[in-house]
Amino acid sequence: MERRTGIIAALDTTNALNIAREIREYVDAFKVNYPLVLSEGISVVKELSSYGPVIADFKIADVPHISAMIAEIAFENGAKAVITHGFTGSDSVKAVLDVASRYNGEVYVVTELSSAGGQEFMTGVAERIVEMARNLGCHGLIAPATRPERIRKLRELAGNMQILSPGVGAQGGKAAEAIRAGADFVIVGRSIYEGNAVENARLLAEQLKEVI
Ligand code: FNU
Repeated sequence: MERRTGIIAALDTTNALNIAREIREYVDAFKVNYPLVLSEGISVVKELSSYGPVIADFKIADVPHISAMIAEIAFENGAKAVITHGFTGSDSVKAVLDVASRYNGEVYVVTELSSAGGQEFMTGVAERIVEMARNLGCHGLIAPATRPERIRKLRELAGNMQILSPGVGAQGGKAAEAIRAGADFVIVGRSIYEGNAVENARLLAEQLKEVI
């Protein structure tokens, strides 16, 4: 992913298209998740692509042939990247990567969720997930802005992979702190789209100029 502002807007709102059009100058990409796609349909990915690269956050976590089918649908509808889980093991992640390579697309692997529950099971295997993602040639990782010390640790193992970091703002994480800990991008949803999205995105971009 090419970095200009370091911000990826998570558009978990039915007003996604309008907001994307208004904030595109302040963000590097848009992230869509199930709430939007299940309510608006997969065509929203293509529609959003006219305003910038779209990351399909389908947290793919299935047996390899189904994981591949999900990735195929995302890429054939214009996604630039997909987010997959890593705990499924290397066969499923590899299946997703194989599909991505046919579309010149990118694959980002979840290490541990940014929520408190992410620590119950996932923190314990996150380092191994990073190692697997790196060995397979994945493009990047998702690591929690709510725990910058974990970003720092996972960054050490990540090699050239980029780190995308959710959990900023509404979940308690701080954007600049996540970047300083080693994230390349922050993923921000509610703290942008709730209230004045343009102003929120502009202020965040301004704030991140110092650390990018
Ligand atoms: P906001 N997201 C997350 N934590 O929050 N993909 C993770 O560990 C992860 C994610 C997504 O809190 C979440 O699904 F792997 O309003 C949502 O779309 O800023 C966004 O990041 C966070 O939304």
